[in-house]
Amino acid sequence: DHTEAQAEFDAQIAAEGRIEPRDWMPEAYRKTLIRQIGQHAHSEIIGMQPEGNWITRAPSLKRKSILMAKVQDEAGHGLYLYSAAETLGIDRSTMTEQLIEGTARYSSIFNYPTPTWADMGAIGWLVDGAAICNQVPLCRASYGPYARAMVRICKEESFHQRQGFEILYELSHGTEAQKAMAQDAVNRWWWPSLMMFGPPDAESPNSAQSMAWKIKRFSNDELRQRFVDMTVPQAEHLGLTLPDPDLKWNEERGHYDFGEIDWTEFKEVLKGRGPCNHLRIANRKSAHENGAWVREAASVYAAKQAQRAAD
Ligand code: FAQ
Repeated sequence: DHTEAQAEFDAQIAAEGRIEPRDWMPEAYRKTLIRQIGQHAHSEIIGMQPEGNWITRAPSLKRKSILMAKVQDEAGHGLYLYSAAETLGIDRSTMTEQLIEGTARYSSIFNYPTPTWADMGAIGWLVDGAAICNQVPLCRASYGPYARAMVRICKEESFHQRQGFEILYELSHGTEAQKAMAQDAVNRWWWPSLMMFGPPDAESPNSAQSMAWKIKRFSNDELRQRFVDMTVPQAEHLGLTLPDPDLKWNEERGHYDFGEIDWTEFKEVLKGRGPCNHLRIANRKSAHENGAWVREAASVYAAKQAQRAAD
């Protein structure tokens, strides 16, 4: 009976238990998870493009193999996440359709261009750094398949973040031109990285319910602050600056204060009017169309195997 099932669900959440695919769950909980996990999966897949742009032009064989491995990890993350979403009753092909039709969201961050090699450093250091801050608490999300996928993803993201830091460290201790290239990349990625955490708490329509359901454990602003506090000392260690004149330690709060984020830019990117939105979707669409023969071959092969097993 419905109310009994709801009471059981509420008790699981209250006791820090895990909700599993076969458990009863409120429809709105299911819908929110499909939205968030789907968006997260799409972000990983679209997120392969800005870095994929540099695989053929990496400055050495070593850098190239590291970058290829990182981009492959992102494909893997996308696949675990699509699988986690599928346990909620949606299939991957539907989610892919929504992405290439432009009706599904993916992270705003992947709509910015990567004109220089230093962007590979800035993405690893800042974008993966922000991803870790946001995702470590998701390892404790109430939905089992999502939380478990996050454990492995976070381990890989930590490694990605270190490799980005190391690219920037090398550049900032190189020639004047290399240091300037590193600084320019950091200047361009800093503010978009802060936008990854989502709108301010007062304008975040999903936060209160997602926190009550223990999908989210901290608010958008809390995680953004955590990221700023973690990153400022790392920038000092790199010998690079962050492009915010208002950034300073606040003794009373025990946190860094920082300047106003340009929310107009964020909203524009979400509406599809960021610098690379069209390119990202067009590339994803053509990759999907060019892969049609692989999907077809795989399903014919699977059907043949099943037939043989039945014979
Ligand atoms: N971009 O009410 P809220 C990665 C949307 S890391 C685009 O606050 P919520 C790793 C939001 O969906 C990046 N849309 O929403 C990597 C909602 O849409 P609605 C991916 C955004 O869900 C690194 C509306 O605005 N990480 O890929 C953004 O409670 C390097 C209202 O917002 C995740 O997805 C945004 N930045 O909180 C890969 C983490 N922010 O309702 C390659 C999991 C908000 O209109 C290279 N997701 N929106 O459909 C989350 O933690 C949450 O979904 C938030 C948003 C925190 C992103």
